[in-house]
Amino acid sequence: MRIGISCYPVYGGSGVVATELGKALAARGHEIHFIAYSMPFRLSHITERIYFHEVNVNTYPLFEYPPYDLALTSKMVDVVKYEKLDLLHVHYAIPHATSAVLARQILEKQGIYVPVITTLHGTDITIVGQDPSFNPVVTYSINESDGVTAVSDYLRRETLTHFEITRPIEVIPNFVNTRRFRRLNKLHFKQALCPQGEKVIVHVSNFRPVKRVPEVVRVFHRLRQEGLAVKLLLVGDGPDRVPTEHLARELGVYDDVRFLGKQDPVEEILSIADVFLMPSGSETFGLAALEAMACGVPVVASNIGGLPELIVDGETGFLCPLGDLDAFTERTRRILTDDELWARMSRAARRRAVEHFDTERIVPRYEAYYEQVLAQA
Ligand code: GMT
Repeated sequence: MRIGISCYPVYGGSGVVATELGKALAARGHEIHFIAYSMPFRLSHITERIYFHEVNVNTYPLFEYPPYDLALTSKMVDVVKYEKLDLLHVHYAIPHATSAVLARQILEKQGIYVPVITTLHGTDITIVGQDPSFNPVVTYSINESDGVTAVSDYLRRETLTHFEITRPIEVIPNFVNTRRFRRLNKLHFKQALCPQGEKVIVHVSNFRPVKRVPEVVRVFHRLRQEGLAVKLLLVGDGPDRVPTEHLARELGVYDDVRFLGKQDPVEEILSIADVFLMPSGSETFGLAALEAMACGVPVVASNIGGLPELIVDGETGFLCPLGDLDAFTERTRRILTDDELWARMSRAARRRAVEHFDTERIVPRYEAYYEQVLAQA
């Protein structure tokens, strides 16, 4: 198949899923055309079956807000027509599904029909979409898509609750390449960072307020106060980075917190982690937690959103009530101080990632869904 993929190319789960999906589909023989305003994060190199089409938005004095959605639509029309695409798979309802539906309508007038498949990832539904000003556009874009998928059953239910959806939503979860994401031997890295044999807590996110990164620092501080020898690695960057740095200084733990910024080889960092913390206020799936699990890292996370579909409480990590720092601290301490529990959870986390969420299991489900939508179009 010749497939067009549009996503947010920035550091974040939906872009990662879209990019890894495109790479896996190309490896399975499909021709993939990424359409975005910049090269997607994690699309480090183009191969013979992967193409990238950049969307350029011209600015004119007339435009106070440059119309990216329309530039994207025009680019989609061009790419579908000249690259003879079989379908457009867009990630995020706004603006990608909206632009794709408009592109499809334009192409229909030229005698070309390109089905549009929309994957819902989260913030478009759980936060942005519920802003009344966006609701009609999100609803229309979902209902007008030829196929719709959601990354968890939780997100499917949320979508049906908050929007008047008239078409079925297929649940296809996030996935991870468990050959790349596995526990690597990074002992030298761990020894350099933890010369006294300290345990390592890791958090990876885009530091948006919804990730509640300051809570990671607060839990870390509590563990330090209890006398635990532990270090904290924070991977990623975003709006809460500076407030989190301030908090770490205020609590007197800054010297044992490393802010590593946006990292691509995140599996190397996860390979020295003992616990992954995810105290998010909203999470439709939790791809970062899945990547940690694939590296054998037990995850302590909020018991919200799609996280219970990924994390088995007491087996692959722990689920805690949202914002309950006592619970987060106690569960994290338990894992860090009981080697037998850690080893059991580490194995179970890896096994769950391999058996349920490996690329080789999930990507064929997208292919089957594409076939189904194409047959109906
Ligand atoms: O979590 C983020 O801030 C990034 C966000 C995105 O839209 O890129 O991630 C969402 O999609 C991921 C991939 O499907 C999910 O694994 C994340 O749980 C989801 N984030 C939220 O729901 C907050």
